[in-house]
Amino acid sequence: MTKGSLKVIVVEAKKLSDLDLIGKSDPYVKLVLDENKSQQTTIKKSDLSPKYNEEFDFTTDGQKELKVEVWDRNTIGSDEIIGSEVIPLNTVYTKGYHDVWIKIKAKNDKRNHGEVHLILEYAV
Ligand SMILES: [Ca+2]
Repeated sequence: MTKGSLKVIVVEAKKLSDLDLIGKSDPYVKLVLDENKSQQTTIKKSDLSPKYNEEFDFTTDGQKELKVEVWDRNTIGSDEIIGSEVIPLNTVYTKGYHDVWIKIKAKNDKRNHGEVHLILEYAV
């Protein structure tokens, strides 16, 4: 497969689960194209409906999906994952544009842990 340019705009998230005892989750979104290609947004303090509007550029060479993870930053202890979901890239590869809300899930737990709005653009 030829190389292409994938732009991912992380627009916002909503209804994120609250993992913090004091205040609310401090979420950031991590985009994982493969084990060598990942990028993340800034951290929004104590916000379960964060607005990011941040753009990320990736070079693709045949990856079939993009993993979207939402993490809670912790100043004491390790960051915790709020949830994740995978976006198949066939739509953006075919149409060049994909505007999507995804529901994130946690391991061993079928409930929603929030929703993330992303816009994907692709050009060869
Ligand atoms: Ca936190």
